[in-house]
Amino acid sequence: MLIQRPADIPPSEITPPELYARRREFLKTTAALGISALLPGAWREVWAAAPADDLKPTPYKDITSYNNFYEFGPSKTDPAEYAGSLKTKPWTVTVEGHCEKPGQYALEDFLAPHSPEERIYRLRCVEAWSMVVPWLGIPLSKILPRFQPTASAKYVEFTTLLDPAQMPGQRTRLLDWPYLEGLRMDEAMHPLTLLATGLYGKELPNQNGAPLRLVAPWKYGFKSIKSIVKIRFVEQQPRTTWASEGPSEYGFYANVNPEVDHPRWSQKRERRIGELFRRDTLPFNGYAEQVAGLYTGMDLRKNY
Ligand SMILES: Nc1nc2c(c(=O)[nH]1)N[C@H]1C(S)=C(S)[C@@H](COP(=O)(O)O)O[C@H]1N2
Ligand SMILES: [Mo]
Repeated sequence: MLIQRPADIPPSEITPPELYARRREFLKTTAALGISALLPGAWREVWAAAPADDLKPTPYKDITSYNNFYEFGPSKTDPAEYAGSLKTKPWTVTVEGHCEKPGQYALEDFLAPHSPEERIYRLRCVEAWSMVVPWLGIPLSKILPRFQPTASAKYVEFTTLLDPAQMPGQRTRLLDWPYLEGLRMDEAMHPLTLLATGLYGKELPNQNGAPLRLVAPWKYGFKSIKSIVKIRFVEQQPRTTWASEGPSEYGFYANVNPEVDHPRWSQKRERRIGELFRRDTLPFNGYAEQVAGLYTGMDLRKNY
């Protein structure tokens, strides 16, 4: 049986091995429904008529085996293979900068008295793939006030652990270590912003950023810094890893914006891991209603 491919889907979009099984499933379903899966127009329609599964969680196996965590190597499979060497207990979070209560906090104290809640969020990587992750986490807005940031705290800077003994990627010059990220104070205090400690109801696997990882779902995945050891309240917009590596490719804001292409590829569409067809990327990754107001008056083509 010859399977025709819609012309606008390059082979690279449909070849990942994890998709083969689902593709077969899809063809079986369409056959059972008596629809010719071989007509691109027809299978498009079938797909469009599929129930809204926009927040159907990506399988656990995919979320924990297809990762970006350069501290353990540049390929998507490196983190699952090598992050086992990271020791996450005990873990200390240092709080510094413009606040009344700086200090070093054992992770449990840092998070107390809050307990993690489940939040199912879309995650959109700048590389144009996406997932849906059922996080366990605590809104950052519940945690930060305890340190009493002062009026000079305009931004929050986050730092990943620096320990080449535990993180083999840090023995190379892949990035300028440690990995750094930042949010403007109002972004950090937005109710959608989480500090994740788990996923699928379990402890966060190392490859996903154990024991503490940022999640700001309206931004590209690289903003969600993993294995955080330091939070610093600063007055100036902090330097961030990807914006320093490639200022023309990655900005500080990194809001998901289908209208602003990455210089080397389009951001209009994305491939949801586990799905056959690409889908349209939504402004702010689908969270525009909640967050667009943070950016009124800003030119989001310039401030990408
Ligand atoms: N410390 C650190 N954090 C990181 C990265 C990294 O390389 N190092 N990669 C980022 C990128 S590019 C993405 S897309 C997400 C991927 O998260 P996931 O592996 O849990 O899907 O983590 C982000 N956080
Ligand atoms: Mo990413």
